[in-house]
Amino acid sequence: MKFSDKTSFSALLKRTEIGILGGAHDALSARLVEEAGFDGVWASSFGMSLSSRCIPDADLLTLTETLDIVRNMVAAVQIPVVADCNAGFGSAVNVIHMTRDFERAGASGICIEDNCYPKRCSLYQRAQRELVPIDEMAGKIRAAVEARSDPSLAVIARVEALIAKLGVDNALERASAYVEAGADALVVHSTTIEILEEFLDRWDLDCPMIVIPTLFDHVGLAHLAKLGYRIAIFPNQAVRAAIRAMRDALRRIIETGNGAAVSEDIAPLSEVYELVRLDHLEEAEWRYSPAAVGPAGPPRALTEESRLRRLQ
Ligand code: SPV
Ligand code: MG
Repeated sequence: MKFSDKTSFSALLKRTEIGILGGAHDALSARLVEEAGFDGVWASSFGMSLSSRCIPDADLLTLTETLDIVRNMVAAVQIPVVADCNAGFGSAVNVIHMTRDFERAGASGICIEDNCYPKRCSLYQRAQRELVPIDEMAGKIRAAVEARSDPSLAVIARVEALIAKLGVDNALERASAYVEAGADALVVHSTTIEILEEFLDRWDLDCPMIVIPTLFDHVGLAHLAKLGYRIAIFPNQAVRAAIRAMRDALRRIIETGNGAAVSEDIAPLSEVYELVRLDHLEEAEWRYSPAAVGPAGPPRALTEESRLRRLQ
């Protein structure tokens, strides 16, 4: 499959049924998101900060670090990858450059929020919340829209007014200004579904809406779809599952002094080989440097058909 054959995030926004993005923090988790059947990958700033440097989600990861991770995710999957770009890595001028960078990295969408740079994760309860003025954020959205060379790179504007407790009026004003500035989709982030329902009751512009139901995870997809959401993002469940699983396995090894204590509960090596497509490597070795293969001979995956192709 060529890169151009990949479904774009913009195409997902046009579908009638609600789409789901799974949060990922690296190429492995992105591949697991794809394998599980999600429609796209959310390259989560929370997850990337956590897994790559074990630091808080507070704009501490650099643009270069984030781009490297996103590039690896894009290479690992065929589904669209949406890059969580926090506050755009600075001013509208930074946004111009980061938009081009993420587009070159193969992202299918970029999400920019109206937090001040450096931002604090929306889930952190003690954070002092100040948003950039509406005009400044609208300028960032315009900058992104005009900087992209492929119009199918989705520019998502994220409104933090409800997280910052500025009220529904402020959220509506911000959301309208960002749509006016050219946003292809909107996230209005919130800690409760009730205030989002109030927002949606009064929202009358035609722009695909995206929801991140982390703190109201009892609300299911059917209800979110009924409210009109086009995309739901499950941003950090995979990395949190990994923490629990790794902690548990490591603890049991320490307690027993024996790897067999966990062998029934961890992925067998065959699963790892499958994830990294070891058969592709073996086939390539057999095809291009058979002398290096040794007595193992041709790989099992090398079918009669591909053997014939090789001889042609
Ligand atoms: C992320 O996953 O980094 C997000 C979602 O931006 S949240 O953590 O809810 O802000
Ligand atoms: Mg984030």
